[in-house]
Amino acid sequence: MNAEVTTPTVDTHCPYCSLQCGMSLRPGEGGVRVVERPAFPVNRGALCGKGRTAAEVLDRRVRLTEPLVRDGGELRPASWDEALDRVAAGLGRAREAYGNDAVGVFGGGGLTNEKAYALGKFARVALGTSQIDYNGRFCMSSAAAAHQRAFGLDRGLPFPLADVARTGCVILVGSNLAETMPPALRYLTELRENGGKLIVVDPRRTKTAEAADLHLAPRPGTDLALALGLLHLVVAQGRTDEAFIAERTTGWPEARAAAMAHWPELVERITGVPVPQLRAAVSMFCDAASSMVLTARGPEQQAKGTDTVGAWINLCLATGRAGRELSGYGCLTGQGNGQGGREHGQKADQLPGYRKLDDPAAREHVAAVWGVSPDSLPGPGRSAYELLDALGTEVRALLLMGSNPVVSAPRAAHVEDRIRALDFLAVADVVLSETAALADVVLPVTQWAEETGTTTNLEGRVLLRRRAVDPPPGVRTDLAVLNGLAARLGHEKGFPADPEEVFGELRRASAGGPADYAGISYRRIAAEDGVFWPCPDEAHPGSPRLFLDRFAHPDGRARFVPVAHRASAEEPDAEYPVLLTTGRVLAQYQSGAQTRRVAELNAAAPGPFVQLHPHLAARYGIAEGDRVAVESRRGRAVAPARLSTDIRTDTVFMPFHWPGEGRANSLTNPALDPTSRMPEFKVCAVRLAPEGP
Ligand SMILES: Nc1nc2c(c(=O)[nH]1)N[C@H]1C(S)=C(S)[C@@H](COP(=O)(O)OP(=O)(O)OC[C@H]3O[C@@H](n4cnc5c(=O)[nH]c(N)nc54)[C@H](O)[C@@H]3O)O[C@H]1N2
Ligand SMILES: Nc1nc2c(c(=O)[nH]1)N[C@H]1C(S)=C(S)[C@@H](COP(=O)(O)OP(=O)(O)OC[C@H]3O[C@@H](n4cnc5c(=O)[nH]c(N)nc54)[C@H](O)[C@@H]3O)O[C@H]1N2
Ligand code: SF4
Ligand SMILES: [Mo]
Repeated sequence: MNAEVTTPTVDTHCPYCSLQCGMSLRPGEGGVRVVERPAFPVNRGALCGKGRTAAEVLDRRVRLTEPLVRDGGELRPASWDEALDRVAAGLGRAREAYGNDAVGVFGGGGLTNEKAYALGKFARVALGTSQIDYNGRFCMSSAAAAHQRAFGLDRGLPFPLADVARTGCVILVGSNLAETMPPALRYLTELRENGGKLIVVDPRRTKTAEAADLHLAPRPGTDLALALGLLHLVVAQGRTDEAFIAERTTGWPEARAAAMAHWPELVERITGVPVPQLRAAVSMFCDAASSMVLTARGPEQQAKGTDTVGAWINLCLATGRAGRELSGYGCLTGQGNGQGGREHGQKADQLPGYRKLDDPAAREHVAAVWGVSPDSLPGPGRSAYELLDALGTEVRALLLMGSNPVVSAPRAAHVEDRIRALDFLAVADVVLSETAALADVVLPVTQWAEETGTTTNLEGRVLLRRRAVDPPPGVRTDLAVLNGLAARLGHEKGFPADPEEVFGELRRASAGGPADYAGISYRRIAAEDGVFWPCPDEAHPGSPRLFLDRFAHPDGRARFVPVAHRASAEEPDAEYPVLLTTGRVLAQYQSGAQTRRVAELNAAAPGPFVQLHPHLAARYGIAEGDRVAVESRRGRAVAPARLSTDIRTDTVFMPFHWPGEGRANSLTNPALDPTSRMPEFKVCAVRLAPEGP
């Protein structure tokens, strides 16, 4: 028999970003090997370097393989029973001394739907705390809030990604997808091959901007003014779609008036984008028969992110580019389960199925599924940064699963201090992250290839990851961790460790909610290349395209929201004269906890840097490769200079993937958006101090 043919390969999905590329795992020497899975439609076989090398993090030499507990200041190996006993005792002590809300839970958008659901239930039922939130708050929460406000429902893309290649014009705002989801670049290339236009809005000329017909490079933090300026021109040129506005929207007169206050010359002054470029963008967008606006973290991670996204949605609504075939607004969600992770209850104000925690009917439905009284469910808790800020004072003990805030949270030195001030910290992780290293108990958990579970990609397509390889004997799944902890907290039942059983319960809990998974089963996902929610019953085909007939508000209409430009929380001044923005590079993922453990990725992106324009560098006498200290009101970071004409002369850029002296988040501003509670990662004021070669 031919061994090649009989070797079982297992179809699954990448552990990293929201594209959730399909891949296959093939057993090989000492583990599994990632191989292409060309039949999966979203990435059609293509993978970036992170996905290709993902199996290296399964190696025992780089990961956690046994529980650790802190004794006399040091972490030492322990049995699972001892570790779980200590966590239950640590959380229990805080609860007895200070009340239920003294115990916090922090989750992650990389967790599967099953884990996110179980974590939310664990917080509300087993701990009885309102204090749960997750890192998705730092990710796409502003777009989620704007989606809800305008359309009555939040699904990142209301259409399959493949539609992007067939529309007439795409405005891509603050996304560097050539580096952050490389296989998706193909859809933009196809768009242009089909005669469509691509406009990229980014203060830097990124690899993505290089692929565009038009690149607008606004000053960081001014996308709101930019969108209003475009809408002003649309109105002035008579290019609104009055029939669409009348039939499918409300609130236009107020939104129109707000836009008319942002005349092009004023917008040029605020953003630095010349009026002729504004006009060119309006022509491309309106001349096309269909068009889309897609946003990512650039405009969203601002203290006015919700209004900023709202302004871009207004542009779509006013021109009739929403709720129509090949037209609409979408957000490019970021984490592996950035979509599903925000739907099933690890968010401070939320119950499964994207229900609201303060809605009596939602409480009743979910409480019935959980077999508890609706009155026993706590109310909404603090948002992610507010929760981290309360550690060691109001919140005394924390269970953290799927995030590394010591590297990734804004004003990270302060957050690190708050974490150190906790009475008790437990971290479940696959590696000893910078945050896990501070824990009292570290729980080693299984990884994507070692466990089964669902994720929901940026299109709202629910996917199945399958177990392909046995985990090392000393690790357990996150679900088994919650099962063991719940039992110790007096909940023998209600927290099964079997993912399919949890998914069955999630289906019932989500039934009838906005994100309805009731009709989705593991079997269907496998047979259909994923199922798009909402999918209320097994006969329902799923919903690849939303809003074509009606928007999700009760009256079926989309809402214009009147928004006006406002300054960033911190503008440059004499003391801190330069703008800092932050983001990502191709070869590292997030806090780097996983990707910094892969040799090939480290060789490609070995460390932090400060990208700055040669003109700005000359003003400070900084040469290529020199160490530069970047200082803000929150702290200081030092990294080598990388000179480049691809960035504005008033702005420096730092990637945030590294801890230590080059940690970008030592500098960032935790000013929060009033609606989404998103911190202002994308703009703050800094000064530069050259430290020489
Ligand atoms: N390689 C890699 N890929 C990833 C990730 C990763 O860490 N590494 N993370 C995943 C996750 S969770 C996410 S959220 C996505 C993020 O994906 P992206 O949003 O594409 O990533 P960022 O680099 O954070 O930001 C995108 C761009 O915004 C620009 N920008 C900065 N300030 C502004 C501004 O004020 N306005 C505008 N319009 N643009 C601005 C930056 O210059 C940057 O090029 O990537 C996912 N994919
Ligand atoms: N300055 C700046 N800061 C930013 C951003 C920015 O653009 N600029 N972007 C923000 C954004 S968009 C995001 S999404 C955050 C992300 O930042 P983080 O929340 O820190 O995200 P990760 O680095 O992915 O951390 C995930 C951690 O969980 C572990 N892990 C992975 N899978 C699992 C699992 O299944 N179970 C458990 N228990 N653990 C797991 C990983 O090993 C890692 O330690 O960073 C935010 N911070
Ligand atoms: S683009 Fe995202 S999902 Fe695809 S291989 Fe790279 S990290 Fe994985
Ligand atoms: Mo993200």
